Amino acid sequence: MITNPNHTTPAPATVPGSPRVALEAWVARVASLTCPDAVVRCDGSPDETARLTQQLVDEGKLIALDPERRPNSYLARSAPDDVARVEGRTFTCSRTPEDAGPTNLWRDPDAMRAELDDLFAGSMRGRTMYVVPFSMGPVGGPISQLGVEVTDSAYVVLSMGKTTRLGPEVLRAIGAGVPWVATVHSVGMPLRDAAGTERSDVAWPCAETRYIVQFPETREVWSYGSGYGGNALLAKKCFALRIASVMGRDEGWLAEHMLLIRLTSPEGRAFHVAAAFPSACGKTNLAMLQPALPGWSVETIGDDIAWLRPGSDGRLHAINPEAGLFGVAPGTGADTNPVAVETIAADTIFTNVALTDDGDVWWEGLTPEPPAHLVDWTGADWTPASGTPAAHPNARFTVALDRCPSLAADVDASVPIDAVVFGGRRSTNVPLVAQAPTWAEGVFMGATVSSERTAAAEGTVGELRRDPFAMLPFCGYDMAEHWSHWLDIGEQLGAGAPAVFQVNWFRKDQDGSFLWPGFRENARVLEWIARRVEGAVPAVESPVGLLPDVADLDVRGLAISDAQLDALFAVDPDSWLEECRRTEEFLDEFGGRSPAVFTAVLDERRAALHAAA
Ligand code: GTP
Ligand code: SPV
Ligand code: MN
Repeated sequence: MITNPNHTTPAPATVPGSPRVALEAWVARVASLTCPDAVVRCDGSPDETARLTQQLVDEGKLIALDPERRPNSYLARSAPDDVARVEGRTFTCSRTPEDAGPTNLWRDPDAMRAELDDLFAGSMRGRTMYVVPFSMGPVGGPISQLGVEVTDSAYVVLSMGKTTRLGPEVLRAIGAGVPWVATVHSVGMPLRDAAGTERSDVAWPCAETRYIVQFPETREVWSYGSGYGGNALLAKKCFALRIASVMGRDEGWLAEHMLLIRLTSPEGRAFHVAAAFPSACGKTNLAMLQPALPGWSVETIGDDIAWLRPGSDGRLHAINPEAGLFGVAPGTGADTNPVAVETIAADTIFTNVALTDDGDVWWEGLTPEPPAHLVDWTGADWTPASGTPAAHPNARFTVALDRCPSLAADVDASVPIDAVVFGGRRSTNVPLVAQAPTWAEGVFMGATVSSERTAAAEGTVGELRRDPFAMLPFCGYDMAEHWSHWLDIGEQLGAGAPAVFQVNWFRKDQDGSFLWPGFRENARVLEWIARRVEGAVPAVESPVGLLPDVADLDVRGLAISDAQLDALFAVDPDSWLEECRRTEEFLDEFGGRSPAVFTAVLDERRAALHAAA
């Protein structure tokens, strides 16, 4: 075993000295633990970006795409087993297991630090350690936070440059004493061992053992062994959700897995919507929606994460803490999401998509017909007869948000939320849209979301699982406490609280076809939501929430039959009673910490379902 006198670095807050000295001391201690050959400080400048990009191309870690077809864009191919988040290797190391709750993997923080010491000791030998100070939200903004990621991956530095705010102003803010979250990432593949034996690098370095570790109390993240986005871009899920959700609990705000949009009606009224859908369930698509309804428009604010804070005006204000997109490529095409297609026309890093013979990219759904020949995401020759997907189902694009043509001009400002929407992938039961009659029922809706698994994390695709608030993999503390926190925030907001809705674009008919066309047609559902917010349309009571009067849902021009519409809103008492039974089982997992009001909501639901049966 390697014994290192520099025990895993303490939380930066405990390092004495001025803020800049404390940062330097922390960096020095990470370096003395991980033993990189060089330490490079990054600020995201165009020169630095160009230099790192060229270096990655020279090392064979990025493939430059044809500059005519896809200017300033690159393809990365990951190791075949490093393609998604690893929930089974993601640990919450709060002092007590109770604080992590039953949905997180808990490890004792001291025991974990000892394990990390061994893993990170010398883990950067032969590599460069990059120090990346970043801001989530505009530097100095009222809802913003700072962080520093130390990483031995230049791919991570480039990706962070697109998805967060890097720059000298971050260091200035740190110097001025603004607190920051410390995050450390290593691909876990040193190029030299302690004895000096060298090994050659590979196109996508990673390790067999992976650890994605959150220390909520000391606001730290340590990630080892993976280069994949959610595991390695530590500003994103690790900080902006897992750590930030704990900060939000402690400080009275919310960090959520939500897109943010501004919807404007033909009369010019703006509605701000925050919507939580599980991974790969349509956030990026809804965030870039081009409404099929004349006169309506959508501006993109965020596609994955929202930080929400009650304002002095009694409303819930939100920002997108990110500055870029790390979006799902498959299924993104000119017919489903033309705004995304335009966004990624240049200046984009693609990971695990297929390469065309003329130096461009392709994935399932980009065009109706695949090219006759491709190099697939594994680097192998591919033809339509291959029988395998050319792009990995969780292939992604990384691009700065300022390339998005529908981006809101005032994206740096916070917006007051009018509607909160929860959704999931459900082929049965859950109606196209329903409104929660009260805030408590809305929180219950969010808490009881279940969804069919997607390729965004390891596991069996299609399997139904609970994903409360779409935060199952991302809540840094006990999920039941998260629900109580939402109830408290609602109480604080009172009449200023947003309306709450549930949507489901994925309900299927008996033949397994989607009942709802989805994508830009989802604007029809947003219209109903907006009309409900302004009190312009009535709703029909049902055991599972307030449903549209079908006459109020604009389906003009849609090839949808009355029978299909009925099926989209059908509430089958028997299957819903079974759903209630499973919900009760799920809530019981929280051992009495699930909010008491949920029992009342569930009882009411059951009574209404029995009455309807
Ligand atoms: P993460 O980035 O993993 O958090 O995912 P996301 O929620 O942003 O998912 P995204 O919008 O990228 O969608 C993922 C998949 O869902 C894509 O393959 C889309 O084509 C598909 N999808 C999105 N919206 C719809 C819809 O309205 N209907 C149907 N049927 N599929 C959709
Ligand atoms: C998700 O899985 O929800 C994503 C991609 O948005 S990742 O950043 O990898 O978590
Ligand atoms: Mn996500």
